[in-house]
Amino acid sequence: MTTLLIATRNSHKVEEIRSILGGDYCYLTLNEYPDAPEVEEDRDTFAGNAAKKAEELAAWLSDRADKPEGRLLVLADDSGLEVDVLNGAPGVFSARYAALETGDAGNSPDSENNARLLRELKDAAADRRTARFRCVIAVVEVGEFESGAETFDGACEGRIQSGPTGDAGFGYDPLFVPEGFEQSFAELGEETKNRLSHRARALEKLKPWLDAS
Ligand code: ITT
Repeated sequence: MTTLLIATRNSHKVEEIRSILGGDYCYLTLNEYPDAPEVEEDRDTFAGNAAKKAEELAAWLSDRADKPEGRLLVLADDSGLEVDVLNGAPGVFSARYAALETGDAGNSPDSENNARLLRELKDAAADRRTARFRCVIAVVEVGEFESGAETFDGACEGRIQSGPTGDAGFGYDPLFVPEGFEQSFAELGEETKNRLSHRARALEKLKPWLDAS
C-alpha cells in the first residue's frame, strides 16, 4: 500500500486531505516526525512553496532509518485567499496577514487575520468583495526527489462577507461564501466544503496521478 506523509503542521488541512482522499492509502503526518525541519515558505507562488515543502521533507526523510517500507510519498499543501479588490492579497501571505502589518514574526491567529481582512475591506461594497481560495498540492516520492515535485492546483470562487459566521473549518472559512451559496464555509460544514473547496479540486486532480504512477 502507498504511504502518504502529509507534510503540514495544520491539523485542519490533514483532516480535510484524509477525508477527501479516502482509505486507499496509509497516512502519516508530521506528528510522527516531531524533529522534521521547519521549511521556510519564502517563494512568491503557492506552487513554489508547496514544491519546496515537499522536496525538503522528502530529502530529509530519505536518510531516515525509521521510514516505512514500500512506496512513500510526501504531500505538501500551500494555500490561501486572493481578494480581487486587494489585488490578490493576502495570497501567499494568508497565514501571516495580520503579522505583516504589526511586524510580528510567524503566523497569526485566524481571528487576527480575519479582523485585518475585514478592516481592509471596510469600504468595499458587496459587489466588489469577490475572492477565491487557491490550493497547490505538491507530491514527491521519497528517494526520487531529484526529479522534483509534481503539482496539482485547485481554486474555489466566492466572496468575503461583512462579518464572520459559523464555527466549522479554519482560517478565513467564517468570512468566505462560495459562489452559488449564501452561507460561509464555516456554516456549510465539512461535507459541503470538501465537495467544492480549492483543496478538494486539487486533490481530485492528484487522485488519478496517484493511481497511475
Ligand atoms: P502548513 O504550512 O504547515 O501547511 P499553514 O496553515 O501555515 O500550514 P499555509 O502556509 O498554506 O498553511 O497558509 C494557508 C493559510 O491560508 C491558512 O493559515 C489560512 O489562513 C488560509 N487558508 C488556506 N486554506 C484555507 C481553507 O480551506 N479555509 C480557510 N482558510 C484557508
